[in-house]
Amino acid sequence: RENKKLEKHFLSQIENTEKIGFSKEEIKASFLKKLFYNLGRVPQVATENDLYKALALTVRDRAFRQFVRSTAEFAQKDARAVAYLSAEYLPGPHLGKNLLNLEITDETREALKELDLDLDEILREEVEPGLGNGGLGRLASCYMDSMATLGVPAIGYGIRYEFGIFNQNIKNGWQSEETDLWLHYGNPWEVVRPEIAYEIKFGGRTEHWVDENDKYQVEWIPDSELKGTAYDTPILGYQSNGIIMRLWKAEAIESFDFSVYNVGDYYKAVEKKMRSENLTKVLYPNDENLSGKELRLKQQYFFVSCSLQDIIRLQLMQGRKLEDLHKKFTIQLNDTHPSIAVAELMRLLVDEHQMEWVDAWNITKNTFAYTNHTLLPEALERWSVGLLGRLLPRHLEIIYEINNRFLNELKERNYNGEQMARMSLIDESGETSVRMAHLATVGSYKVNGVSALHSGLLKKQVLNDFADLWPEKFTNVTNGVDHRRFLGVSNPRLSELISKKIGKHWLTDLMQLHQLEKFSDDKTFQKKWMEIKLQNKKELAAHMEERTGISVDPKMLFDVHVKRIHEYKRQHLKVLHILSLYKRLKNGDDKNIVPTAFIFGGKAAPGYFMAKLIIKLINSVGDLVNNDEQVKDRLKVVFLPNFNVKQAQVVYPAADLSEQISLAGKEASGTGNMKFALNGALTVGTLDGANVEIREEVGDENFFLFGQSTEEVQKTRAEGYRPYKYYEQNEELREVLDLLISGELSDGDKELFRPLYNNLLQQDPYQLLKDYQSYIDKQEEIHKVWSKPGEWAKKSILNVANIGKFSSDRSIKDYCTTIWKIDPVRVED
Ligand code: 8GP
Repeated sequence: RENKKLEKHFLSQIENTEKIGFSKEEIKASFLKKLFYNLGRVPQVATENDLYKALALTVRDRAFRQFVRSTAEFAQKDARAVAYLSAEYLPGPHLGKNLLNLEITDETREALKELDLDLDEILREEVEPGLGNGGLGRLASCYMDSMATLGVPAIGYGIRYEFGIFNQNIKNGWQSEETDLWLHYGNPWEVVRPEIAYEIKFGGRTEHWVDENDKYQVEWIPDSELKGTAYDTPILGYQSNGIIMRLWKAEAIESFDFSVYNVGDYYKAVEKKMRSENLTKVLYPNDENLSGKELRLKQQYFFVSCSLQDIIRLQLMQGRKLEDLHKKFTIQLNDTHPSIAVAELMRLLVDEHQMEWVDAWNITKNTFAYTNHTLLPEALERWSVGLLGRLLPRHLEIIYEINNRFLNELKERNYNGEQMARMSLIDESGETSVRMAHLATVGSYKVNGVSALHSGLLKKQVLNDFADLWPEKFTNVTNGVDHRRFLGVSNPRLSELISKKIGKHWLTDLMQLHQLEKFSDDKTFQKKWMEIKLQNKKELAAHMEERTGISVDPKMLFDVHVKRIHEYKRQHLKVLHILSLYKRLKNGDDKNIVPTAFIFGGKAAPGYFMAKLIIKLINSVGDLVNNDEQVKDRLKVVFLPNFNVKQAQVVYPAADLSEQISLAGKEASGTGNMKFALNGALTVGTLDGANVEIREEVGDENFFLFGQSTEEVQKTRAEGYRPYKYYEQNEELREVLDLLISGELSDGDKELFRPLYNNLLQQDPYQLLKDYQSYIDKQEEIHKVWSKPGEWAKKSILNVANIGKFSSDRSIKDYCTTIWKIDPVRVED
């Protein structure tokens, strides 16, 4: 590396200061020191990754300082803490976010500039931890940020997958998956804690006996054991606290099996180590669909047991009684993935800590709270009794015991056999299995859904029997997003404009955005607002061109559909719309069609054929449209590969229109919808998930609503939905659908998209055909509004001005008051 300034400053600066400071000079000195002492690099040979790491370590020092201070404060106040159990996290890149939280972005930029280095280039070096699939994992990370900011004593527990969500490539229009190597270049944010490690057992059998004191005893004699080691990553709050995300890595208890080693079989000795480490190798890439795989259950139990043992250690270490566990900790179950925790805590209390069942149960059911994230039947976890009994024999016994006691309670309340069979933790209808949502519900003091609509449906449908039995247990906490990341970090231009107008207070109180309302008619403000959007669109266009080779005019309407690919999210409804426009343009009918770029992004589960076919379809439509001389200046279709947090941060700020078009009653909440609106995109959406509440907040005149409501969807289904009828009656729809099997999209292959075509015409489980016309009509209206820039700008400003409710700070405050009963302890400088 040729860099005179960097060289010149090097030695003098690293000698300069020892103290952790936040000024430009101190940051510069620390950075140079890290480069030299931690990485052993001189400027001449430093790689981009070295520079990134040196800066990351510089920032991490400051992050740990906040964490240590917060921990001391929490301990002193003896505050009640949250343990957030989540099998998934999607933190996104840490560096930019931590700079914002420490309020040192400008100082750092300046410090680097003096060394002829560019902060933005260094930021681009970071590989994000893809430790989740989508909404649920990202929500966990938004909540970590808000808990840190608000000063909620918390630890986020999870799994340190060596390979996170796969990297998506597009080859010949199809998705192909590549291993995610996020740890390949090292992870400067984490610290391993080898002394915080717990033994985890699997398999074997149990022995029961009565001891000399007449106490019933059970011992679990496993057939394999391994250990989980803690890896800590500090998560900073804005201007204040820091908390820890503690992820567990599986390892062999000893690296070598010495008995085998001593007889000379070196390879066999190492094999055990490798087998143990397999447990946390890879994240299951299924979103909203359970895989039922043995390794997945092992992962779940593994991280749950490590976390509970850790919580018990913390409780006892602070001189508190185990009997008071529920007073000092509340454990939030992020979906059912950690729900085996109910049985594991019982096992730890009863078998290992010799507590009476009744006392242990009292603690358990006052410790856990459960968040449900989905109503889709195929996503509701259940484990076959055979598998569970084989891997966790003691837990199966405990689950049966919990169930017996629960069913007895129902009997006493005169429940009939049918009701009891419905509510039982054990499903005997097909292959006997454990219903994890029931286990979580019975074992928790609160159960919540993630939007008003979803929580209502949870009470009315999936868990209705339980809601009748324990109405006070059920509540709603509408999701929220980390606006500091999704506006503060990712949209610096808009953030600056907003701060200039109303000050910076919105960073800690998003409701402050209301103050923008009074500028919504101000022409100068509107102009600045839309200029920023255009700049952001230019950036996205450049990014897309680099990634896909497709060039897009930034002046087009950017109509964006990014999220996991799933039939219920109806990416293919969007495709039908595009094809209808294409047809019209080809027929010379271009009234009310404004030049539009349709931008898609999202991963399909590798085993989900229909979702993968939808990706192929999008790319095929792109090939057709983008290369057609007659329409290519009017319509563009781009599929941006490998949608993740890093890319999301480029996409949301550049969107004009946010597609939230799932079939009503299917999307629990959605959080992308919030991130789009926060960046001034207008939503076209159904009355699904949090769309309902977004529309309430921003006003129906600033939201493009279409399609059936949940009740109407159910009615359609009940009346015997016949999609073919819509095909017959609607000529344009018929032409568009027939295009799928015309060969025009697939080099003459008429069979390629037939599975989609047949599915839509025969079953259409997500009622695309029924909602089609309403969607098309709404899009016409959208294009009309887009033609009036002033009107569009006003709606965009009003969306941002009224989005305050959807900050994850609000969600976490809701959790604190309605569920956790925790008063935040904010530490400020
Ligand atoms: C998602 C829901 O689909 C989404 O509506 C909601 O906004 C989000 O959770 C956060 O609450 N659910 C999942 O991501 C999900 O179930 N993922 C499974 C892979 C675990």
